[in-house]
Amino acid sequence: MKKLSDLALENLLLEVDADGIATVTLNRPAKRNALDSTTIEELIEVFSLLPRAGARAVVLRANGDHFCAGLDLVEHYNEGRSAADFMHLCLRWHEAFNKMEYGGVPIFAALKGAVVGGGLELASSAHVRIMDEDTYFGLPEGQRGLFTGGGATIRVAGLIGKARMIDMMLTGRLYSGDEAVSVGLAQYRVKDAEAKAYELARAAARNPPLSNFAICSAISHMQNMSALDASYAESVVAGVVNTQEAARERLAAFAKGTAAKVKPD
Ligand code: 1HE
Repeated sequence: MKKLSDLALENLLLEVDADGIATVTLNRPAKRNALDSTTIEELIEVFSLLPRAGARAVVLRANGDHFCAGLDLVEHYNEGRSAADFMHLCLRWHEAFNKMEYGGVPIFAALKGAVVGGGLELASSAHVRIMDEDTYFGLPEGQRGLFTGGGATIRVAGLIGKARMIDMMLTGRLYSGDEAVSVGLAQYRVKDAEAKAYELARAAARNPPLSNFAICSAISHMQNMSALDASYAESVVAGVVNTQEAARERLAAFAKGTAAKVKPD
């Protein structure tokens, strides 16, 4: 198996600290972190390896003022792609984003500036989105004469509902501020999105990895199943997770009355 240290990355930076908190940085700020085909291949490589490299949580962040300007429109223009070429490219985007959503390692996206088009598709593949005060979200595909191809019809519609997504695409409507949180584009809006992302990642990393694996893969898989199949799959996953050795100590503490209670501060 390839190791993280074997990866030669051009548009991403990758670090994993001693606690297993990985930082994946979009590092093409001069192009507003637009997603060219190289970046997509690097996302596939990174998110294929991280779950097997012992990462406990990931913070997905960006260098520069903007999280991500979406599809690299200049590359797309210059390549003069055929329908088949673009379909195959979209399949690579799906490969990358499915690795993220279904990979079983919690991903916390620290957002800033523009989170637009494919940038929103990328952000919506993370498990938790944290925006700063100036982050804004858009789907300018309609205005560019394009359509989403990186999973927005599934993930963005899932977050905000199809009527809002259609409005964003037809009219170029942007969401920002508290409204972006209230419609479901982000779960947190704070001054320092990165600090909050690390705080949340560290909290999640204290859970047993098998619990996080189930939370960050089974729930997504179950959304794709009939209720009958999902209830069966949930039982099987719970059978494995809820009897894991790593839970024994936590359950013992609860039984002895020494575990923290679930109460607001
Ligand atoms: C880019 C891209 C890009 C910037 N592809 N090169 N996405 C969009 O329609 C968003 C397009 N971008 C913008 O609207 C703006 O760039 C931003 C609001 C994000 C940032 O504005 P600003 O003033 O900070 O930067 P800029 O001057 O517009 O751009 C700086 C450089 O980044 C410039 O390159 P330069 O060589 O002239 O310096 C831009 O060309 C470059 N750049 N955005 C390529 N997107 C799977 S289907 C998904 C479909 C979509 O994602 S559609 C949405 C596309």
